[in-house]
Amino acid sequence: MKQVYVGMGTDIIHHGHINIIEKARELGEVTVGLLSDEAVTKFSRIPFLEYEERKRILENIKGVSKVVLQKTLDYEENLRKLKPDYVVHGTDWKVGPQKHVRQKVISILDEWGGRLVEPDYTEGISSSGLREALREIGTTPDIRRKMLRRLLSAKPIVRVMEAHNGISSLIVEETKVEAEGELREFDAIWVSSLTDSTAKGKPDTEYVDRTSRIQTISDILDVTTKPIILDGDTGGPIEHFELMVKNMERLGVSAVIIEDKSGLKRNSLFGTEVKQELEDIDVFCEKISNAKKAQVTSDFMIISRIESLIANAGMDEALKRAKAYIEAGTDGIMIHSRKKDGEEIFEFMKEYQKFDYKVPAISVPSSYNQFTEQELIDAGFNIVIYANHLLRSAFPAMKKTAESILTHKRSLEADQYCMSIKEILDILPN
Ligand code: SPV
Ligand code: MG
Repeated sequence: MKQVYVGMGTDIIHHGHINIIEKARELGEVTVGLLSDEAVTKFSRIPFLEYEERKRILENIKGVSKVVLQKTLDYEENLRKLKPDYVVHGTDWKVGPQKHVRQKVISILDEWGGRLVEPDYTEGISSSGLREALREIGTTPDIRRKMLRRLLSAKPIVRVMEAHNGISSLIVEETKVEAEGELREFDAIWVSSLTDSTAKGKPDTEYVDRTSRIQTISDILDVTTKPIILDGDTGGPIEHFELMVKNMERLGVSAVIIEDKSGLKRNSLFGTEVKQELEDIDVFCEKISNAKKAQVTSDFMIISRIESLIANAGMDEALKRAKAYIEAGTDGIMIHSRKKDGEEIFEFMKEYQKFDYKVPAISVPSSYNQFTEQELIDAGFNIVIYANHLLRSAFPAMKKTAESILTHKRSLEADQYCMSIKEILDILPN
């Protein structure tokens, strides 16, 4: 019997996939090469379903004999191993980011006289369209919560953008850019204390209380599907933090970051212009370990934010704290700095690479923003958070609009600073 190979990144199966499998089945015995999460994220959003779930679905489809892992977008490894007579793929990959992959498949198959068969792309249905529909329906807390750990294992760096209300979270959810043959978007949402407070015209001193912050999270949950990382400030007293963790898990939030400060929390970007009091290491470790015990699911992440560099307490103190927090069971380390040159951040990361046991490292490059994501990856970071940029960019336009209307005593001149009414209506869910 002829051997047929079908590479697929399927998430939710639709009749377009079945058309491909039916065609493949007519040609011989079908092996599906199922793309790993890592491979899918090279050209699309991470699938809603996990790899093992996607595999099980495909294994139970008529005509599929075997499902094997395809680790990369590139087919080479599997093709050389299996030497199929045919590869079957829809015509859609003739253009776009996968066209080079297609070329390579053709030339490898040539080596043993294999052939690429390309049934017509099924019009009227697409995985991205289905995902869109799924967003309208929403997602479950379980699926959303898990998503951050999955992204961490699938992507070189998880890209996170700040949102402070429903509309800004829709921008994080939906903005896409095609650049250098890649489809780029944000992977997750940062619910910042600075921007949540600023949007309410309040200081970033933990004054905006938990009930209010939960309302912001709830507005964001309502209209998005991407995972959420919460800025938990200091986490409050240990007993409160334990409750907060359970609460966030229940909502489907993926992670909370708490900072090792005490007293009246002041925003880190003030640096030492204001009093920045560091929490005692033992107290902070107890907060972490108690919260880890309180946690109900295994997906949720409790991330420790080290403020030693902000408070000018020195590199040794920062490294000592990183070791202690990891020992206490933290799931990630965020190292913060307000220095423009980034030197202390890279020095910290150099030392951090020598640790025997590491957890994901988080960068918040608000000050040292000349560095690219690739440079952060090279330094060893796993998550990058753009912590305040949507709010900061909206504000100047609002100010200009207000000034323009006062100057001209009409709104015509302010149109240039405004989104059209149509655009606003388009961005909102039906
Ligand atoms: C926030 O976004 O609220 C943060 C990051 O905590 S920073 O403002 O840099 O302290
Ligand atoms: Mg904050």
